[in-house]
Amino acid sequence: MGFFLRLASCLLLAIFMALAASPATSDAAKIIVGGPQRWHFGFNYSEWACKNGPFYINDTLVFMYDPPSNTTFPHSVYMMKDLKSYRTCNLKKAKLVGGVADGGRGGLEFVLKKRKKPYFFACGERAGFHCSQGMMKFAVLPVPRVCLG
Ligand SMILES: [Cu+2]
Repeated sequence: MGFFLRLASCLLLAIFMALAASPATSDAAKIIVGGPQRWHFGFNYSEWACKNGPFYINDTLVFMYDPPSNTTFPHSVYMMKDLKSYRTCNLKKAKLVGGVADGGRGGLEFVLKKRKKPYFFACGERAGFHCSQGMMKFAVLPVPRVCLG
């Protein structure tokens, strides 16, 4: 094999490997939480997540809910600290992801990153009542997108 041919095939291999190693951001999806139901009281979001998952690393979750008004109940998005606080809907150590006014227009976007433990999402309104009685909670452990030719 000539030197230039070898160099060319080497370059091609390098390009191929670089492409294969780069994160497939073009494959990343935007998922509206709850689908057409959006983010509201009384819909089973953990069942929705189980039926619509798995979700992949770099996918974006979009939480859509109306800002507070006379005709709608306010909602929010919190990240629970661990499985126990998720199970019990205890918001004491939860982290605010989106406030009551953040779900309007295009919605509140959250990019799923690589993680060792699941994300535990919940609505934080009425001191956990929306979480416990309104079923506004679900867990997600994003998985890698593996697409090999
Ligand atoms: Cu709520």
